[in-house]
Amino acid sequence: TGGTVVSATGRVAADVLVDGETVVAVLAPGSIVLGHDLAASVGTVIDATGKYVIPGGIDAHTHMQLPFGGTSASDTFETGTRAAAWGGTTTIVDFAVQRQGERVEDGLAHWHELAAGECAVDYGFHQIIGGVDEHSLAALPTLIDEGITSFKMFMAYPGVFYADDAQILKAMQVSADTGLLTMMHAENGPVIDVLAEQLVKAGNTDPYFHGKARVWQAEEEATHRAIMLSHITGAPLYVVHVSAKQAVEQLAVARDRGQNVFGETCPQYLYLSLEEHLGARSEEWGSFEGAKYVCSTPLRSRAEGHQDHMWQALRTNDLQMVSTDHCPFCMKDQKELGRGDFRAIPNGIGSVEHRMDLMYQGVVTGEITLERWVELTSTTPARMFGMYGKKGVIAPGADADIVIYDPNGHTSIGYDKTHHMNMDHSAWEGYEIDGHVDTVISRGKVIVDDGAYLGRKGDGRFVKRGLSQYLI
Ligand code: DUC
Ligand code: ZN
Ligand code: ZN
Repeated sequence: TGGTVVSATGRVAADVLVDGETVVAVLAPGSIVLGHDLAASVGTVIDATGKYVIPGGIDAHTHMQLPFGGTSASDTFETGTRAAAWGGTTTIVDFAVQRQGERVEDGLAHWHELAAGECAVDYGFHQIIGGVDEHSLAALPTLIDEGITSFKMFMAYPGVFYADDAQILKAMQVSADTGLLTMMHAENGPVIDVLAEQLVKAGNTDPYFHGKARVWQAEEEATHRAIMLSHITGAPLYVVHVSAKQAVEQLAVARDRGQNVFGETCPQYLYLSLEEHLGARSEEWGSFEGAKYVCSTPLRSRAEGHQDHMWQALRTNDLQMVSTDHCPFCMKDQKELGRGDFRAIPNGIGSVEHRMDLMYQGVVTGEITLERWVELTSTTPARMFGMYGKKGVIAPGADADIVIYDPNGHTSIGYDKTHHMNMDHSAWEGYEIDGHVDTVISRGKVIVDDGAYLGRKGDGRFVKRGLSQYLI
């Protein structure tokens, strides 16, 4: 009661009535009157006076427990989804992995085993196709009945997940035929690998050179190529973790041509940079400090203006949403594998807990509007990945996934402050947010209340997604 309900399209003073797991009404203010004896008719009343009432965050790009570079992402489905809950995210879409030679069904079954009964919030899967061949191509359409309506390929990482143009073309033909959304890690991996090898041979082994090897041209080129393959086939295309302004330009051109081409960026590409972070030094880690920020695509040069351009693209809808690519690794025993050779640093940053806050700070600084914040972090993710109606909106019939956000609160991010991800450091140390996640409701159950976790492992259920609701 008493709050301001914010959607992608506007804000309104309203009370929200929830019955069980579902929103049943959005009512004129005062319809639910505080102080009356409502226990019999209404049950619990939560006072949201002076606060924003928003649909729970949807992080459509996470990697709990992802095997990478001889180790695995340090958050389990249990720890990672709990951290998500603390940060106001009530749904994640993670990636089931199919490796080369493995059956898609087996890869998917394994990921269901990892997540089932473990999650604090609802979760869905995209399917990574690590080996495009006649078997995996034949399996793709069967994913739709499983509630998995998007699959990802990699133009990077030769020898691991890599797909070449012929493979991508064939998979995109299936995507066009079925409506499955093609997701793409768009970086030219073979080119990057040569540049990286040459840097290491010349003695340039620090984390900083991860960013120097993964040049923006490799992102622009791969993004363009993916767009052209999508144009040939008619496949809808979603480019993950866009960080180069030149890649955004490619997306914008394709969208102006009327193509179903979309892109996400991540908080790290809005806030962090090659110079300040990949190039950082600390007393504890020396120049290896930058390993905390090794992710792909890499942090880009602020001097080149990529970060400002990402914010702009979020305003103009050249980029449609913000996910985290949450893929945490500890420094000790994990990132450390790449001391002396940046190529062996496992790629990834942990952010699932902080996305809602970091993006809200963009509202405070005037980069985006309050409504756009909701759209980028919840409503568009729901529509893009076929969950809208149940998720991404506060309206009758929707799951009661609701966050009460206090614009007068404050959040200090840091390892010894707000930190619940299973890591030994925070990539977001020292970030101050002029806002606070007060209450998090997942399908009608209060799971976080003023910093206290009230949920239980297994509260989160698998979300069977429909086809994308965002296509033109
Ligand atoms: N990029 C990352 O930073 N981590 C996991 C995989 C990826 O593409
Ligand atoms: Zn990727
Ligand atoms: Zn990823």
